[in-house]
Amino acid sequence: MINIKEDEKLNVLNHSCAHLMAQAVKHLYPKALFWVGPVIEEGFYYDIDLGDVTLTEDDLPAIEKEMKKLAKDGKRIIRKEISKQDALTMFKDDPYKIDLINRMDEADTVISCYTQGDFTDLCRGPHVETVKECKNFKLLKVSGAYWKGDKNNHMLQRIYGVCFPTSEELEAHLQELEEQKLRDHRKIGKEQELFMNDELVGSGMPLWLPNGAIIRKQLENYIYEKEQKLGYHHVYTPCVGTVNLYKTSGHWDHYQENMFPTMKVDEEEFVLRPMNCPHHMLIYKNKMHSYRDLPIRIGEFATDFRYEASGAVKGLERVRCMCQNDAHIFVTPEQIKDEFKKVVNLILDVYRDFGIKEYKFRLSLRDKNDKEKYFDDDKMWDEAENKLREVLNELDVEYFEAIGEAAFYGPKLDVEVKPAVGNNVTLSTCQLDFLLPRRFDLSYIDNKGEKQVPVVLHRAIFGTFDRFTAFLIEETKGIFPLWLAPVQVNIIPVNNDYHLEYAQKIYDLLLESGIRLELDSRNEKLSYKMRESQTRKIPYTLILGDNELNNQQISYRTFGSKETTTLDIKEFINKIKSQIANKE
Ligand code: TSB
Ligand code: ZN
Repeated sequence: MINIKEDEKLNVLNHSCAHLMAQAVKHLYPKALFWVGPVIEEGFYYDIDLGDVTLTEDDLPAIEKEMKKLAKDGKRIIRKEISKQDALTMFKDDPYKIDLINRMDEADTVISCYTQGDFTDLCRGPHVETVKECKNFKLLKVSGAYWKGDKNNHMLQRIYGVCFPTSEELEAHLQELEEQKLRDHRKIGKEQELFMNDELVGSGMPLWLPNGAIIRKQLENYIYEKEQKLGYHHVYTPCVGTVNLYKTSGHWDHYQENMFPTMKVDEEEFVLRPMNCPHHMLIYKNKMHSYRDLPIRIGEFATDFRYEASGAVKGLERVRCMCQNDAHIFVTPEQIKDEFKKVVNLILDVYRDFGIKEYKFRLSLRDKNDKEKYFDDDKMWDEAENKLREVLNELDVEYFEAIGEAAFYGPKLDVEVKPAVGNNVTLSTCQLDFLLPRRFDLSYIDNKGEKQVPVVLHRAIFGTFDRFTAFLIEETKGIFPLWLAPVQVNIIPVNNDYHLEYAQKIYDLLLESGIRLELDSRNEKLSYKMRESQTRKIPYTLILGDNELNNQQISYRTFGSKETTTLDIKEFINKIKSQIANKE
């Protein structure tokens, strides 16, 4: 999908189209006031104050109609430079523009405005020459947006759109957007009964249905087996902790806005945990350790609760109750690099297994000015950040750096992916932490018999099972590989009167072999049942009729194929079992 913001020509065109939209909105809603209208990856938006009016998608066609009219009329877009003082006078009745002008540097003595017909907007530009060029556009959606992104401020209306030089390009783009929507994990999740939500449970608290639970269980087994072989030890710990636990760790001071509020039980105050590190620190501390014991790798499939804004919550991708594929690895300073490389290699290995090719490594660093989020120890931070850079360079993996994305306790290497709909998200993460081991007073005895503080790597390969499953649904478009498919085989007797008994026998044999399957004995037409088996994306559909019964064989079709293959039942069982074992 094209990144409009990064394409210079499209960037300008979309920005001009945002102005065109604002002009149309002003014609239809004369009291409208405009905040900012930037170009984004997906096109453009404009944040608009419409007083008491709340727009819905139904209002967009009228705005589009007015835009078309204005584009046809084809006014020139004229730039004019004015002084800050003139700008303040010109926009004196518009508090939003005054706010913007006042925020401009004193050095910005010249301010530019752009005028098209009866509409003038404060803007740096550049723009296209006439509004005629903006005729191939589409308004995509409307949503509420807090002024300046601050939830304490009032709500503005944000209208999104996109514009292309030709109608063909626009059509192709809209088609691609439609296809993306079909991949949306929320849509497939509903169709295939993978998960559900109910407001009685709460927003961002999905319920995993049996089909989704099968996929999750397979993912758990898969990563557990890998971690076993790499020397991880799994534990179980409670999903609450006392406030004091999180005061000790620093979450209370640096992470509270992401946490659920406290609850009082007897005289103690508890919180639902947002992370599992503190629990694992205590497990480490339960025993004395020698340098010979390290690295110690403590893993857990651990449930966490985080406050996410209700507008940000999304299917399984962004939830308030999640399960991390978490581990904390305790190492000596000398072991940091080696262990970090092992984690990165595990990430790469898993991505290979799942055929994930489109991802980016992001080195998430602290924002030196944000003293509230990040503990104030420049030496410790610099050391941690440089260590990560060294590892990445030695591994020769491509990455980009992002300031202000680090955890409060240390820098991270995150893996970013693009969902079908919406902004990029982080899947895997590996984080370096010199802080928490100190706060929990952890130690090991080094080879000279002296007490030392270990370093901790926090890592989650899948990230959370929730987000990874969301991503997997979109990657596969709901066509899961055999080993993950909730139903692997669907058996259809050609005629219930003659073939049901044989079908039941095959069903029992496969069930005994550990295959997940169904027997469709409904009194429906064969063609209907076969079509349904395809729409449900079941990997193998067995069709059992006279030939199969007489020869004690089975015939199958694989998903998406019209070809029928006939095999002896033993042969089929071996084939399917080996495919599952090899995760083909
Ligand atoms: C890796 N303490 C570390 C842990 O040891 C930690 O919690 N890191 S985290 O904050 O980055 O979270 C781990 C992963 O959880 C992220 O990489 C991301 O993939 C996933 N995640 C974070 N927030 C959500 C959410 N709201 N919904 C679903 N998954 C999430
Ligand atoms: Zn952690």
